[in-house]
Amino acid sequence: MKVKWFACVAILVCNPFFALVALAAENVEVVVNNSLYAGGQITVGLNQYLQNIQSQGYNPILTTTNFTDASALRAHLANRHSSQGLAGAVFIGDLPVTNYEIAAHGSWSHDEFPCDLYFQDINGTWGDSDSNGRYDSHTGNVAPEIWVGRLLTHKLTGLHTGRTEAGMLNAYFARNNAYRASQLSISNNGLAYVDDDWSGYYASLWSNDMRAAVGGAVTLIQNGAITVATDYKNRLQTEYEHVLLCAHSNPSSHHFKIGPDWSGGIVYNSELEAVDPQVFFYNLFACSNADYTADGYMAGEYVFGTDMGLLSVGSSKTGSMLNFNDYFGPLGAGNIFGEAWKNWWLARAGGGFSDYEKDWHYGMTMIGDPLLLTQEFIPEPTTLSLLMLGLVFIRRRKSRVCN
Ligand SMILES: [Ca+2]
Ligand SMILES: [Ca+2]
Ligand SMILES: [Ca+2]
Repeated sequence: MKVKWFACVAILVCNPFFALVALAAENVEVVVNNSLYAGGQITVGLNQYLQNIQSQGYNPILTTTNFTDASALRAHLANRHSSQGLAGAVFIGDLPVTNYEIAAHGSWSHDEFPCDLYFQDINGTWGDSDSNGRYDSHTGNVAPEIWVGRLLTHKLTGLHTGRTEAGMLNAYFARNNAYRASQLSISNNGLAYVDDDWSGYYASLWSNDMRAAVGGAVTLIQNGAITVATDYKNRLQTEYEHVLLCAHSNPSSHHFKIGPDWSGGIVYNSELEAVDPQVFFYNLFACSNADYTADGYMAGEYVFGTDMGLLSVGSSKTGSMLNFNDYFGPLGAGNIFGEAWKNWWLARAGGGFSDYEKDWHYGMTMIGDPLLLTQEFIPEPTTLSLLMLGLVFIRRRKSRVCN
């Protein structure tokens, strides 16, 4: 399946017209919190979302089981994967969380954090040596078999007076539907906003990696008194398909430096709605910003608390993504975000995860719909009917140089 997809894209890269490839529909598990589903308040939006997944050429499987814990949910995914095949899962609402812990070592403090890799690696061995309810070892086949993304809004309602978990999800479903129908579009440029500690070499490297996914231009802003809170907020009001933010952070705020001083100001989660970012996708090199167990978690606020947000990736712990090319590259080749995400994980998992990789990456989390494509690859409406028949018919909206 994946080979065919890449083959299709490879044809397209060198062919300005189109390709036609027959594909079998892959399963996507859409897991919805039992109470949230039973309440009926997201029924319309959820059904539209399931319809859109099907139109995209996947087979959505709705699951509303009241899972007792994370291991039950993981076992369910593992069973689906082994019995019927499974590309990935979308977790909607308040669903089980698994925590992983890493003891203090070197410059790293003791860390306990939600670990969604647990649900992506469904045949590895997760151990809890001291039986304290937090996994502390991961062995065997540690590579992920599937991708997972979360649509989680119940931790965000405190930032939005009068809004509910269901209401915020419904707004997201409506925005998601409009985006998929090309009724919501913005400039396809990118912004790499890199604060002082990663300016220079890393800023150049990472912004270049980002160019693979961005059809337009990537603007790199870095260093000193240029990268400060007020400037970041102002720039979010310019249309960018992708933003890569590199800034010291916690679950609820970003803290900007000027040289060695913490004098660049703070951007709080509570400000984002008023800032009104004109941005679809975020890569948050911003420690703990995706800790979805924290009230007002900012990676979620970008996606569900603004009028344009569609997806963010970030970490639930100290650390972030590195090797951004393994993520942005597949996006730029027309893969869905979930497949780009899984590709990045597989590249890290090669040879097993080193302590360095665990420190940096074990908190990596996808917030939003993993089935989305970048604007460049949204199929034409006529294509959707072919996708429903198991045929992929992709036309790139614009050609790129093939060399
Ligand atoms: Ca433990
Ligand atoms: Ca595995
Ligand atoms: Ca700065």
